[in-house]
Amino acid sequence: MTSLPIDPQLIADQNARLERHVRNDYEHLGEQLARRDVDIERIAAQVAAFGVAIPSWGVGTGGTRFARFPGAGEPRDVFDKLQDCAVIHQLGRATPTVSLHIPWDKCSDYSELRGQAQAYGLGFDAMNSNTFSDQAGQPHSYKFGSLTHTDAGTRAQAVAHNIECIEIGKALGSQALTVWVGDGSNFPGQQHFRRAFDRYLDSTRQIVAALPADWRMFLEHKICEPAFYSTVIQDWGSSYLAATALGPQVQCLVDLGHHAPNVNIELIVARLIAANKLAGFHFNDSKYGDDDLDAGSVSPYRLFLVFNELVAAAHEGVAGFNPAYMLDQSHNVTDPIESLIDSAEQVQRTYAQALLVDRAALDAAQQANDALAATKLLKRAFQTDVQPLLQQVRLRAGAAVDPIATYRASGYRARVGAARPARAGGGGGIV
Ligand code: PSV
Ligand code: MN
Ligand code: MN
Repeated sequence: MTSLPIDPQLIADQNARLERHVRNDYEHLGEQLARRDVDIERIAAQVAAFGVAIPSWGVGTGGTRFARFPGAGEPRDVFDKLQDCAVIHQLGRATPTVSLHIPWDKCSDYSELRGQAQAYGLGFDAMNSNTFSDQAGQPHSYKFGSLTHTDAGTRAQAVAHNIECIEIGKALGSQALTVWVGDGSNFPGQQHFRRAFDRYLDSTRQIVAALPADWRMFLEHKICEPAFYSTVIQDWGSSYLAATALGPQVQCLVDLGHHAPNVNIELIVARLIAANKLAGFHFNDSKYGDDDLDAGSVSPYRLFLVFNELVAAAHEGVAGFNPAYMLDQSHNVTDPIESLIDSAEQVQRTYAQALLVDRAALDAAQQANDALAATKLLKRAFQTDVQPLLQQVRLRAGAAVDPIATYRASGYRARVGAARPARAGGGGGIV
């Protein structure tokens, strides 16, 4: 059996120093919440059951089109990535699944990979296809598109790649395929918009035909990049039109970084929930565009407003509501493991805060058109410091009260640095 990458005794020793404080702070928070008629144990149970997937490419240092500055101990292959994901989950207990990107994560033995994941207590989330860059030896180039290419042979190659991703996912126990294409154009006039969309539908229909009955397909939209004049699936409107045409297994995935500045993302989320077309999320934050900054690092309130819609939908029992949660960030100036631990905690924290919204009072304020009361109800939940609750949940699960401090104390990065030589370049996390 594979042992876990961080010594459990180290976690226990680190926790022992903090345990008394956690107990006291949790009790105090419990009292505060009780005054609001909130049972802290109910919130703790919901937070403990919540998980967000780690993107395999997130554990490598990202980069931009200008440069990539790899750190020590970068993962060399999918097995190293899995080990880093195991560190994140062991310390934070908020990230039970890993999302793979093909061909970046291709390997020769998927049953070995699945066994390794099981030994770490990890499962596999959605598979991600890649038809936005060319792979060595492939007959057709994606320079001018993939699923929407004007050339039938190129489209067929992109369809076959997606079907291969499904096959690999089946071997790993995944149940979803996420499709993001950068297809579009860089010049007015370059592309016939309606024909390109029709070609997209034609190609994706062939992929849907290969989906197992218990799988879903997630269409991920993005406003631009690499196509900077027009993108085929550029917003939730195009995504929704495609998902509707493709049938009930196909839904729309919201990457928080993929919208025009100032777009009201929580409103989009509400629309997709109402249409039973919300696939799930790629969490990150942004200041300007698809910056892939750490979740909640710039606009934590925006993240909260998204979670407010999710918690409201669950509270109201919206039929078929079952979003998938994943981080999708690019770590350029931090240790990716630290960023991912911190971001998963941020997502968990935001979920906990959204659970604190007094739904009955909010309904009443909305009904009475009491705008100030309504907005203050949201603020009160958002401004609650739920840190003791997150720490208690981790303590009970055998994770680290202070995961980043414990990670640093473990010396993990230096240890793997010795075995994994630094290398420049490399795929993953750069788009
Ligand atoms: C595209 O920008 C994207 O958000 C998609 O999810 C890709 O799969 C991922 O980034 C690749 O880094
Ligand atoms: Mn994404
Ligand atoms: Mn992106």
